[in-house]
Amino acid sequence: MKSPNTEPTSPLSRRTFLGKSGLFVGGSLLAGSSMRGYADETKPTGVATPLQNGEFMLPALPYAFDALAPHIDARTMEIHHDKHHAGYTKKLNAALAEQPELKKHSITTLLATLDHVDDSIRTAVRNNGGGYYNHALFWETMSPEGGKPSEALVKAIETDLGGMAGLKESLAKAAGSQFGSGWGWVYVSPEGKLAITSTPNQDNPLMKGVTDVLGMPILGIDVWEHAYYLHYQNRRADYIEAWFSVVNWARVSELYAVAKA
Ligand code: MN3
Repeated sequence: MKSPNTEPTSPLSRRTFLGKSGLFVGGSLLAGSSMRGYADETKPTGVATPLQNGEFMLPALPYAFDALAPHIDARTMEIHHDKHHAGYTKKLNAALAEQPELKKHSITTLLATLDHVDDSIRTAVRNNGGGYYNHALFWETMSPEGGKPSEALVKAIETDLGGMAGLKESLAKAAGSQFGSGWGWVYVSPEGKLAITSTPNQDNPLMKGVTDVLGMPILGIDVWEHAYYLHYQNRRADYIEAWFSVVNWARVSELYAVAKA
């Protein structure tokens, strides 16, 4: 069922709608040069979100469950990936089955244009689509090796965030002070600047109206209790500190390059 305030349906008017809604701010978050529908106008974020037969697939964990120990324990990783992330994936697909025409869109487009989703499934797509995307990014941007940031990323971190020490301090503060469940983010604004924020639930900076400035996430830390409680219990700050030891800066640098392209 269509909601009464649904968007115009032709590709051209969709683009106008998107322009008015601010998604073309700076011309960088979305690339809007074609006559195609809004699906193709969200700039790729570089995060792997595999599709098969029109269904989003749970991305494989790129390392073993115990690879991030002792910083993140194997049991937490297993439950987090195989139960929580699998659950978001399943519920996202179930929601999209209610409005199948949405299935042609990328997950980032769905999240950036939630106002195009029917009222009846919008909250489900927001929560489970957010959970699907956020965790895909989360696994990719951790690794046992850590990795080094690129020269370009180092320079941007120095210019925009006061260096790596400034990034860590700001991100730890944002993630640590997020009330209840949520995420801390490093993301790239439409002007190409690095920014740090936190969001509740499974929201992220791709979603309109969540953060002061929209943007493309390049690093996120999950601060839901399911991400750390088995090992750290209530010590969220200790988890955040330990998590910095497993950030895959090489992958973050690649996502930064995609966001800047
Ligand atoms: Mn989680």
